[in-house]
Amino acid sequence: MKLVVIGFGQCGGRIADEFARLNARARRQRGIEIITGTFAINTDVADLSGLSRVKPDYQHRILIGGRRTSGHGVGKINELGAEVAREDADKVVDAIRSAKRFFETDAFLLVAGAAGGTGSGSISIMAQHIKARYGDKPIYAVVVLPFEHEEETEVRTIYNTATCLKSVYSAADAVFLVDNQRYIRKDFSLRNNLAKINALIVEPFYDLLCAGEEKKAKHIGARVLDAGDILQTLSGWTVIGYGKSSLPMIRFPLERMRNFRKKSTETHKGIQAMDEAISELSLRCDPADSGRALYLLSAPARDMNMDLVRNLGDYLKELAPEAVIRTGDYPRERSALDITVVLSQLSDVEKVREYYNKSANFIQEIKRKQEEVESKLSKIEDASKAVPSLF
Ligand SMILES: Nc1nc2c(ncn2[C@@H]2O[C@H](COP(=O)(O)OP(=O)(O)OP(=O)(O)O)[C@@H](O)[C@H]2O)c(=O)[nH]1
Ligand SMILES: [Mg+2]
Repeated sequence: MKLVVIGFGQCGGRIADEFARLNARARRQRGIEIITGTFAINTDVADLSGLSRVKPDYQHRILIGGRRTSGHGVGKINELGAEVAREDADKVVDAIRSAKRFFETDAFLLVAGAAGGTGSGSISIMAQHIKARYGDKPIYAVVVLPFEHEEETEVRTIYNTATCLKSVYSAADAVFLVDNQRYIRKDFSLRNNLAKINALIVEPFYDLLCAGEEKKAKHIGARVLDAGDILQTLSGWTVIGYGKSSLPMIRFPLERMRNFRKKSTETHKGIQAMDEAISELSLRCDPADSGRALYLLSAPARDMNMDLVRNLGDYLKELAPEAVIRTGDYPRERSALDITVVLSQLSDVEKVREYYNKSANFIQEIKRKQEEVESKLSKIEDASKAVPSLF
């Protein structure tokens, strides 16, 4: 599957940069292309120049809102981010077409951090404009949710996140939810290592995008997971995860694991990798809420057999009984067994609901404060009535 990737704001730009790196890796290691163009959109000149893989010209690193913000960002006000995106939408929409092999693109992937100003405000507006111009290609969004410490220290964080989520959900065909906090669960030092987190965020897309683009017979599976399968799966709230069998056994969910005890080593490894993929999903959710899902098994050809594929399918079906499940196998040379899982069309996402609920309180709080200020102002105005004015 081939994507045009567009990053908005600093977070979006850096993750788009990471996707460009993924494409370079696909080209180098596998001789294939998975990204037809990478773009970064920002109101901040300094952030744009900090990128490394996105082409360093004004057609690929696009400054928006230049007149209003003088290239210094929108300071977390996502309404302003939305406004400048509306004003400069044509600039972005026109530039996208300059992607080298635009006609081969299967879908757009738009990326932004939900809690800031520029990315949070502009991603949904741009999704709308891109859809209006290139209606035949689906639009997917990757929305990065803030760290807990950001939610505690800045009220705008919740409000921006909620408004971004609501708007992008209605503009995009599917929204990948990525929770920054998940990546520091095991390694807190990562909190200060955004580059490492960004690499972890894009990693699960590697095999997923490559599988359908392979040209060499030895890498083409018995059941190829191609762009069509991915397009059919992605819809609404979506999460993605990735697991490797070489990692230590994860204790999740143990009861189900017991049923598989007697199965072959491959199946055992496969289940272990799938457990990891599911416990490492980009956002915590209940797989039972998904309406569509897919998994891709990537392993040396000799380790893959129909039993393994079937057992993995049965296993995922147990976890996500309501989901229509698509699958594929991807023969690779490496000795590891990897599994990529996508759960889509989620009917409930607790974290999103929480943002909506919390921001509703925030709106009331803002309204109350505003009323308080207005009533104080009217008191002082009343008191000034008897005082003559100099005008
Ligand atoms: N994973 C990841 N998250 C990031 C990165 N940079 C920022 N974030 C997250 O994204 C949120 C938005 O921050 P930015 O992307 O810097 O904001 P912006 O879109 O540039 O908006 P303004 O600077 O306010 O105009 C932050 O609150 C962080 O949670 C990054 O490189 N990687
Ligand atoms: Mg910024």
